Amino acid sequence: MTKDGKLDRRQFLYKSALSTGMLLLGFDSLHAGLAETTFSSGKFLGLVDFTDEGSAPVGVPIGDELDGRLYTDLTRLSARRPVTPTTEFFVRTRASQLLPGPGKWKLRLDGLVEEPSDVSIQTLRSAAKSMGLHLLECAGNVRLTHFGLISVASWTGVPIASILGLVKLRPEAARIVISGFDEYATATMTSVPGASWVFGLEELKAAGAFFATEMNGQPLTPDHGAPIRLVVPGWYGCSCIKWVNSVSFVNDEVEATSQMREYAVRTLQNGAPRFAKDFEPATIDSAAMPVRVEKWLVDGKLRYRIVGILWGGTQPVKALQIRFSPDEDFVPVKGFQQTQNDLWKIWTHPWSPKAPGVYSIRLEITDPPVRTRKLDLGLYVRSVNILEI
Ligand SMILES: Nc1nc2c(c(=O)[nH]1)N[C@H]1C(S)=C(S)[C@@H](COP(=O)(O)O)O[C@H]1N2
Ligand SMILES: [Mo]
Repeated sequence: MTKDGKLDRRQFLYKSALSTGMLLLGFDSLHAGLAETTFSSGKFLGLVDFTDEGSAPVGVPIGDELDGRLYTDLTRLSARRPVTPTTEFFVRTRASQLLPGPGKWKLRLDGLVEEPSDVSIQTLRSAAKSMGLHLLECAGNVRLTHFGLISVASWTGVPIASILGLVKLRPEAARIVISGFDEYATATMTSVPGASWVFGLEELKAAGAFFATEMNGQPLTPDHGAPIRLVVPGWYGCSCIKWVNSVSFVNDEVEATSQMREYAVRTLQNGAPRFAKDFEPATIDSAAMPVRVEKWLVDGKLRYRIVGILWGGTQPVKALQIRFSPDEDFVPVKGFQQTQNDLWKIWTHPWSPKAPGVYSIRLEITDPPVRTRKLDLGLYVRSVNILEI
């Protein structure tokens, strides 16, 4: 117990685990790492589902090839478990049935270079080193699929700068087109096949981009881009090309690819520019949303607790506010503070709704005055139906 009579973190975890039997069920991680300030005692009764989010299953692969997806189950997040296990990491586009094996794989470097060159997977694997934890989010991460297109992994790979050093560029080389293997056995219902993205050489280096060979300490799985994929930290997943087989140097006048145009709206471009140079870096603005709503019995009263994440941007957020509509005004998220720009910062907020009903939960970042375009558009609002108070 601490001076002011609150249970300390360990006691809290122990107590809440005991009172709910969660340790036995292996669900202890559900509450681990969360601020103990919310409810120092009480009985966890369960989660309240978000409403109007469609019927897509989470945590399991569905469909094949271009229409294949895996939506991450965000209710399982906790500060003690910041990395998404590979089997739970979201998938947008599953591996092609026609994907060649790694043995024959070559990364082709060509275009505006003095001499084209092929790099083998063995060469890349032996140059690979730890690249740290990075978050990926699909620019098409929406409410209808439980916002399950966002995950964090620990990556191993080769910095883009080392690859650039393997060829001598011609003076006109200003941009780089990175493309992946995108031939599929089945016709697609939802996407344009053929993923490639054009980057400015400098913006790619500045972002710390790398070719990943491993995630979470294991070779990439086919669904995540084996044998190599691009990771551009801080950019939307649509630029993180999987199954990379070609790196081509081009001049400044190259047109945007079909993948860039498909994602122009979702990466908040100014229209759908014809030329690659008119695309803004597809970076993720600061954003926040709830990931689960917990129901508790505390001192004989029903209480709710919102658990959420804050991610994106490049600066720590000083002030995060939450609003429960239609009744309530924005209030500060209780005890929120961020000192560094974490991958995804987990926050909690106690809530006692005044009446049963449907509430939409919305977050707002008020300080620092950073760009929060998707948040401001209301794209991360989630709703719950509270049946009893
Ligand atoms: N070759 C190729 N790379 C691709 C895609 C694709 O369809 N083909 N999809 C992109 C999109 S839209 C996203 S969000 C990320 C998702 O990576 P993940 O499936 O490993 O999570 O891969 C990107 N890389
Ligand atoms: Mo995406």
